[in-house]
Formats: sequence, C-alpha cells, structure tokens
Amino acid sequence: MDRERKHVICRACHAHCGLIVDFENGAPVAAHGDKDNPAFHGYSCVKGRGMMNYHSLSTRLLHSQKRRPDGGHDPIAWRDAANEIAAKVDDIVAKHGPDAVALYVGTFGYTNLATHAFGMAFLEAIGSRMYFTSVTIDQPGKGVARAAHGAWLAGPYKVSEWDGLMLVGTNPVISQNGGLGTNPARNLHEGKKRGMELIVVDPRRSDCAAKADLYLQPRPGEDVAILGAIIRQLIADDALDHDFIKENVDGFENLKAAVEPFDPRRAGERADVAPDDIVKAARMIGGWKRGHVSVGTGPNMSGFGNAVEFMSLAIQSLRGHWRRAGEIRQNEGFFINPSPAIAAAAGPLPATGFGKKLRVRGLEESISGLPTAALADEILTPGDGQVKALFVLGGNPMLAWPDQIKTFEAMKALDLLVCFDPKMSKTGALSDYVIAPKVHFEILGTTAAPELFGNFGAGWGFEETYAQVSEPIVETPEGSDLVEEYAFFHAMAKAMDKPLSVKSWSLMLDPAAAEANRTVIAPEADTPSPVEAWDAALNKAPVSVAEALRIPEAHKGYAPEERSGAEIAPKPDDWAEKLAVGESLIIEEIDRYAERLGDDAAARGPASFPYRMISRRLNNVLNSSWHEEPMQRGRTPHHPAYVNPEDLDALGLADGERIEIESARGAIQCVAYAAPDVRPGCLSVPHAWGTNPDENEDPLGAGGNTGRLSANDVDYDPVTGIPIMSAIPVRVRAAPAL
Ligand SMILES: Nc1nc2c(c(=O)[nH]1)N[C@H]1C(S)=C(S)[C@@H](COP(=O)(O)OP(=O)(O)OC[C@H]3O[C@@H](n4cnc5c(=O)[nH]c(N)nc54)[C@H](O)[C@@H]3O)O[C@H]1N2
Ligand SMILES: Nc1nc2c(c(=O)[nH]1)N[C@H]1C(S)=C(S)[C@@H](COP(=O)(O)OP(=O)(O)OC[C@H]3O[C@@H](n4cnc5c(=O)[nH]c(N)nc54)[C@H](O)[C@@H]3O)O[C@H]1N2
Ligand code: SF4
Ligand SMILES: [Mo]
Repeated sequence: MDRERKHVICRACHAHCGLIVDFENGAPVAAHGDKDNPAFHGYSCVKGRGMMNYHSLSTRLLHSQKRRPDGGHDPIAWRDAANEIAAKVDDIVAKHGPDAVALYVGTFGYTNLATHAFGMAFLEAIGSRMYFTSVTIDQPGKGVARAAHGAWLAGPYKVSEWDGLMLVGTNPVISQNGGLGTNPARNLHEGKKRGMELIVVDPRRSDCAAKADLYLQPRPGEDVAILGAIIRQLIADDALDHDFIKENVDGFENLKAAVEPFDPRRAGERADVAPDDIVKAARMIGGWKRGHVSVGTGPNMSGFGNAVEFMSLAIQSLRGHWRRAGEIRQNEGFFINPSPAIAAAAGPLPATGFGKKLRVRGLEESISGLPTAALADEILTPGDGQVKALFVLGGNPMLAWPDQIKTFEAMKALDLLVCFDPKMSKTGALSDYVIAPKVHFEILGTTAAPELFGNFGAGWGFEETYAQVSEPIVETPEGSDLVEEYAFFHAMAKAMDKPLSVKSWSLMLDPAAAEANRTVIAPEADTPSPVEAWDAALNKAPVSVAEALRIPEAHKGYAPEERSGAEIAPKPDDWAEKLAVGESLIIEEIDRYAERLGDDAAARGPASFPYRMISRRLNNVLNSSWHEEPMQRGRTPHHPAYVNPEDLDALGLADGERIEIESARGAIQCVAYAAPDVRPGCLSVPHAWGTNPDENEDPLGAGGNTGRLSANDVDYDPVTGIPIMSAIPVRVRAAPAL
C-alpha cells in the first residue's frame, strides 16, 4: 500500500490548527494533530479530525445552482452564473443605486481572508457601502470597547506569563475564543501547574468553569453588576497601579463614580451570586501581577456587551496589566504588521458617527461595522435606500441571524440573493444562485486570519511569531465545476468592466497605509492565481505568501526565532495619548444598567416567561457547519436543550423528552437533557440549528432555530444593533405529540 502524510491547516474554525492528514493510495484516511507543530503542540479537535471526509460528502454541491420559478434549483456553470449575476447587479444599481446591493460575510469569509478581501473590493467597485459581517451578531462589544478605551501598543502579556485569568461568558477550551491561546486545554493545564488562578463567571458550569479556583454562577445578563462590583472593590482595597494610571490612564474619576452603585451586596443580589464571592474575585485579581480578563459571546449577547467588554479592559488598565518598556514582545508578525513596540497608549477613537447611516432604529455603522441585525429591515423597508440584492459569503443568515421569521421574509423579498456555499444551506434554499466553491483542503490557505485576530486581545492569535501555509492536498471531486470565491468576484467585475481595488489585511492597524497600498486588478486582467489573490489581500505583509511558500518549515507550521522578540521601547517624552476608562458612551451604558439595579422584578423577567434561554457552543459542530458530517452528526443526533434536573422535575419533563421553548417572539422545538451544570432557571441551547419557517418542524432532526426566539427590534444595543440573543425570557413545556 502506498502511504503518505501531508501537513495542512485546518480551516474548520478560526483557530487554524496544524494537522497531519494520512493518505493511503492517494486517498485521505485519517487526520490528527501534529505534536511537532510549534504553536499547537499536537492539538486537534473532533471537527478537524473529521475534515478529511468533508470534501466528499454526499451533501456537497459539485455545481453552482440556479433557482427555478417553482423554487427548486438546477445546476449552472459558474461562468454563466457570474455573467448572469453581473448583468442583474448592473440593472439593480442602475435602477436603485449602488447601496441597493449588500454583502454579508460570515464565518468562512473569516477563515479565507483572500476571498473576503475580493468580496469587499467587488462591493466597492460597484460603489456600495453596504458591507455587513457576522461581527455585529457575535461580539461587537469588543470593537466598541477597544475604541472607547484605546489600545496599549506594546500589547498584553501572553498566556504563558499570566498568573491569573478571569473568563466571563466564554469557554475557550471548546470554542477557541480568545482567552487561552492555541491549544487552550494544554495552556490551561500548564497555567494551573504554574499556579495561575482561574475565575469563571458563567450561568453554566462550562468546561473551563469545571477547572476554576473560583466559579460564579450568575443570573445571565447581569455581568455589569459583577464587573462593576469588582472594580469598585479594587478601588476600595486600593489594589490599583497608581503609577501606571497617573502616566497612562484618563477618566478614572468617571469610572469610579459609575461603579459606585455596585456594592457587592446589591450586585450579588442582582446577579444572584454570593457577595463574598465577588469580593473574593476582586481580591484574587488585586493580587495578580500579569492577569487577564476575557469576555465572550455570553455577555455580548445578553444586553450590555459594550460595557462588559470595556470593564474587562478597564480592570487591565487599573491594574497596569500591560506589557512594559524593556520587556520582550514575542509576536512580531508574519502576515500581519504589528503595532509599534512602544510602551504607550493609542488613545480612544470614535466608536460611531463616521460611517453610513441606516434607515431603521437610528442605527449606523459603528467601529464593529454596519449592524447585521438591521439588514433584514433594510431589505423589507420600502423607499429610497432599500436593499434589493444580497451576496452571502461563507455565512448562513437563515440559521444565524437573530429574528429568523423576519430574516425569512427579507430573504424572500430580495430581487437577487446569491449565496456562496458548499452545501444547499437553509439560506441557499431561498437563493437565486448558490455558488459552489472549492473548499478547505482543495485550496491554498494561510494562518493570516488567526494572526489578525491576535489584535482582539490577549489569548487570541499566536503567542510567538508563527505561520503556516498549506497547498491543496486533495483534488476537487471528479466531474465538479467549482470556483474559488475570489475568482468569482473577479469574473463578475470583469463582466461589469470594473477594476477591483483590493485592500490589505496586513495593514489593518495603519488605515492610511492600507489605503495607499491597494492592489488594483484591471478588468482586462486574467484571473489572479491563488497566490496572487492572497498576496493582494495581504499586500505589504512582513512575509509575502509567495515567499512563505518557499520556506519548507512554513508548510508544517513555523515559528521563526529571528522574527520573534522585539524589546519594548519606552514611551517618548512628548507622548500625549492615554488609555481612557471613563468614556461617556460606556459610562452611559453602565448608568443605564445601574438604573435597574434595585429592580428585582426586572431581574426576574416577565412572569409569563420565567426561564432564560442562554447561548452555548458544541464541540463537534461550528454554528451551522459540520452537522451533516456523519461522524459529528452521530455525536449530537438531536438538538439539545440542557436543563437543570430540578427544573425538569418542576416542569414534569423527562430527560430526553421533546420540548417547546417559547419567547415573546416565537417558539421552537428541541430535546431536553438533564444537565446539573446549568443554572436552575436557565436553558442552555446551541444556535444555528433548525429549519426554515416554510418547512415542517423537525424536532428530532434539524431541531429548532434559537434565532426565532429573538426579536431584532425590541431589546437591542443602540450602538451595534445586536439584540438579546442570550438570556432570552422564555417558557417551556412538553412539545405537542408528533
Ligand atoms: N441565537 C444565536 N444566534 C447566533 C449565535 C448565538 O450564539 N446564538 N452566534 C452568532 C455568531 S457568534 C456568529 S459568528 C454567527 C455565524 O453566522 P454565519 O457565519 O452567518 O453562520 P454559519 O452557520 O457559520 O454559516 C457558515 C456557512 O458557510 C458554509 N461554508 C462552510 N465552508 C465554506 C467555505 O469554505 N466557503 C464558503 N463560501 N462557505 C462555506 C457553511 O456550509 C454554512 O452554510 O451566528 C450568530 N448567531
Ligand atoms: N466547537 C465550536 N467552536 C466554536 C463555535 C462553535 O459553534 N463550535 N463557534 C465559534 C464562534 S462563531 C464564536 S463567536 C466563538 C464564541 O466563543 P465563546 O464566547 O467562548 O462561546 P461559548 O462556548 O458559547 O461560551 C459562551 C458562554 O457564555 C455563557 N453565557 C451565556 N449567557 C451569558 C451571560 O449573560 N453572562 C455570562 N457571564 N455568561 C453567559 C454560556 O453559558 C457559555 O458557556 O466560538 C467559536 N468556536
Ligand atoms: S479547533 Fe478549529 S482549527 Fe483546530 S482542529 Fe478543531 S476545527 Fe480545526
Ligand atoms: Mo461568532
């Protein structure tokens, strides 16, 4: 037998682990982690190990699809689709103006930055500003908080240096969300061996919470009370880095006044945690020298994400937990240019007020982008500025956007819906065209995306300078007609006789340089090769993709010592910028929360909806992806709602029984499982399952769509538009007989 091993980047999620795929007689038979990989140390998850099956799934689209008048789809050659769609876009722009065409980029636009950059360039080429991403239905508070607080140029400490970590509504051991770096389970284990303290705040005793030194199990949606009380206690204990604050921090008095209402007793009552535990958390943090606070989707989706994210940064700044002059910063960038290695602040930036204004709810572009939660309304609201055409790149609005019923109406109302997807997704089913792409192991890949996410904060991206490139390791299926999305955007631009001006992600931290270094592709130019496409998307990278491909180690995962370790320079004497912990945008949000502090009825929620549905992730699927892969499907055959056994008893429900969950907006069905780790009064339910509203309920198969339970226009963040997607008030009962 002919055996071979090939190194490849797993792009099944944003972590981009280095995998080894074993081949027998030319066919992939197994995938696993690579213990020699310098960043991932052998890590892989069940999704990655199943990836070698993905390319040949029976559900894979081998041809692009065009919708028939009866709603079904027929195959179409991708070049014909590109020409037809280009003509339709021309027509829509001529009739309604360029902003009638919108682009939504989801998960797999972030794992393929080349394609994402070409999508943006196409939108710009037709003159539209309607660029939306999944960021504003994910953790939009991160961008807003970073803008309001400012950034520390030298960056945070790295995971292996921390002596303390607090996780607030994030479970990185499973999600790979920032907080524990690459190979999070190993990093947590190593950290604990070193004596790193772990505090977890989560209504569900998550995988990380199970390892915590201190675990707080609050009512969901009340994290402002907990973080406010912690900051108040740090101030009361004088556990502050006064020198750092004096030199580098503005707005302390504003923050101090804003957290004054959060005495541990009132905050504890509100969040339903022991006041002593809040004080204990503050005392632990007050003892850390190089600690970190990481916030995830939980708080971002439960109403006050900007404030919670901001408070996590404020704790870092009050404690002075930022890398200092004379210390070494290990990641000097491979595909992404780093910020200057100076121990100084880049002051706050406006979080709103610079971009496109929407027509609904007074929403506008924020630093986190245009509010995706309002795009359905922009499609449905008639008049000037109505969106008529939507391109969906690597996302699945029907299962991922909040307010599924409204999203469904919007998708049907469009004149043109084009979806790039390797399967007939729930959004694809409603699309005029589904473009079938080459995917994952069939295409060139780089680790630029996680490197870029390193700018989100500590525990994101790579600790040391690291890169991997991977060339295609499997052929596209026989008889298929597949296209890389970037090439499709280029083909449409060509048909419309428009140049593409591709902006570089590598220069993200320097917007002026990014503008000055665009790669312009003329309409008469040939389709760029994959390397050319990537090098356009990463123009002026410290190392180009073409160069990286010539480095043998980079194919396996490469941590070049000579590119690692810049000494942090001291702050120049005339440096005026400071970090800001008292910005009014955020202080107003904290005040708004504090106003309800004494209102226990509000904390309990409406009596008719006594439970709270909270969000969570599952190890074996990623949002709406990999559900169809048989290995993963077998692990979670039914859509689970995890419920505390006490609640199951009180509701008269059995473990494994079908239930209906109803909110003020809608109802879904899934299967209840007894889970002692879930806070009583909560249902912990993963998202991105379910069927479309015009299909039958499928409680034992596809499950229910939690987006159907959230209204996008009732309780939403005024800055980013994100509505309540966790901590949704619901009621529960046995589902009607099938
Ligand atoms: N209620 C609730 N809603 C949520 C969340 C929640 O916690 N609760 N989470 C939110 C979050 S954090 C996010 S990020 C969004 C996700 O929102 P989306 O990104 O819109 O949704 P996904 O389900 O990730 O969609 C990914 C799609 O890409 C397709 N795909 C897979 N590989 C490729 C590829 O190589 N190329 C292309 N073109 N497509 C590919 C998949 O088949 C799938 O249809 O959902 C949000 N929605
Ligand atoms: N295996 C897997 N990995 C994934 C994904 C996936 O679907 N599967 N999705 C990817 C995506 S798109 C993203 S954005 C990241 C997200 O990564 P994370 O933010 O780490 O997502 P979760 O694992 O859902 O963790 C969120 C936690 O918040 C808790 N929570 C819910 N509401 C509240 C609240 O009000 N307050 C507090 N304190 N906690 C709350 C939940 O119980 C849950 O444990 O994960 C990514 N990684
Ligand atoms: S964590 Fe993400 S990148 Fe790593 S193996 Fe799993 S799916 Fe692949
Ligand atoms: Mo996400």
